[in-house]
Amino acid sequence: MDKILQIIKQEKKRQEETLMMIPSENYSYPEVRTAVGSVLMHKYSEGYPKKRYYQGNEFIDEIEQLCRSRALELFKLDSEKWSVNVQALSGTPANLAIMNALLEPGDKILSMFLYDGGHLSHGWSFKGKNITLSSKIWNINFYYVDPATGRFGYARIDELARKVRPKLVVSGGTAYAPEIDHRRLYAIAKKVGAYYLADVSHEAGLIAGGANRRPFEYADVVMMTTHKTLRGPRGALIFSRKEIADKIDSSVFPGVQGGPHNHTIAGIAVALEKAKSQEFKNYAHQTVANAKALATELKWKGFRIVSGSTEKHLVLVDLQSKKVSGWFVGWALEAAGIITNRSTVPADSATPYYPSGLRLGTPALTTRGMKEEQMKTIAGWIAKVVEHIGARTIPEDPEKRLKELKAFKEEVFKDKFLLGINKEVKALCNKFPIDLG
Ligand code: DSN
Repeated sequence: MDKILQIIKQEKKRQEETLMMIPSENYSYPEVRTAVGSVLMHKYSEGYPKKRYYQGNEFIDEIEQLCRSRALELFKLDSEKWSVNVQALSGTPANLAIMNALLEPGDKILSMFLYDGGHLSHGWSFKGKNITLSSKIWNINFYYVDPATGRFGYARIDELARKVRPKLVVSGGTAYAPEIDHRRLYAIAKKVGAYYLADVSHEAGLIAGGANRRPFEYADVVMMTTHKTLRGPRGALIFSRKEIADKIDSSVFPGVQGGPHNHTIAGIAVALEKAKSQEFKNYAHQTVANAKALATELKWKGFRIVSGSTEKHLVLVDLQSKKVSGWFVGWALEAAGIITNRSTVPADSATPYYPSGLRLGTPALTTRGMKEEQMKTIAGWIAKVVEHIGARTIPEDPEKRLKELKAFKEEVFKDKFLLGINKEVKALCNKFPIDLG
């Protein structure tokens, strides 16, 4: 067997036997994996249905059209007013294509600050250096949460927008647990003549299932990735109002991308059909209920939850009061079989690689069928792990840091206490099996 196939088997076992708690991850359906691993990957189809630059696209056209109509149907959008592009390879290229469609180089964007839950693709500069392509092309300005509440004050964003006068206002991100008020942001954007882009990559499945508010009534463009709460393959959908749809399409292809990944588009179409079911609606509501239960239990156990709680699928834990970096907690939890991701928190004095927070999510646990009772058990394990490793800071001196962190990583995977929890985690996973083929 090819070494790669052996590694895939190991990865499958890892996914089966650990708790997938990164909020942007999920298990897709077997039928999605069949579509993504199909012969569709052999086909080139630059262009759009009925307007391709290659021959032999009869079935590819049918799949792309079906994917588009399923997307509009799922989100109850009138095809006379809305269009959807299903070709973007993922969230970052989708956002780039949207910005490229609506803006001229140098135009101003107003987006959510990364440490406050925003996303790299909405623009990011660090220590005076423009890191992302969006920051190199456009003039990025940020809005921030109120540090006392961890929530956005929309009056302040309004004031900022009037000062900056952006051409595009962007919302959405990776670590903001309250729901976003799209109505307010749309009004703020319109007052200064800007477009409003709602990036609902994280909440897509929650919106589809009716567990989070819809952005469509209040946005010019809605972008979502398809592999998070929506449970499809990695990909993205760009919904736009009809007036700007041609600009978006020509910005995706040929503006930013070449041939679409037809196997992915087919996988997305499968997931969209599944998301129309009552079962999926229940899933979306249970995902939020689980996140709320997790946040409540962690609070009981003495953790500070950023924004106070959650209204979505994710919980952001501020570890500053525990005097331990998210880096240590992330590795210790991994040794215990709990896979999370460290994250910055608002007004973090630490760096994104060694941040002060921990980001937890319930989409994949809910796919396994877990409920509030299991969230309580898991919160208990997290608290025990944090207590077990105790207060720890990242050494300033690079040499000392390298040595200490390397030693810590080796120690945790031999630590009897953590391995004991790992055993309990495996038992829980066995009680809630997941079909990975
Ligand atoms: N990197 C994804 C996340 O983890 O939220 C978003 O692109």
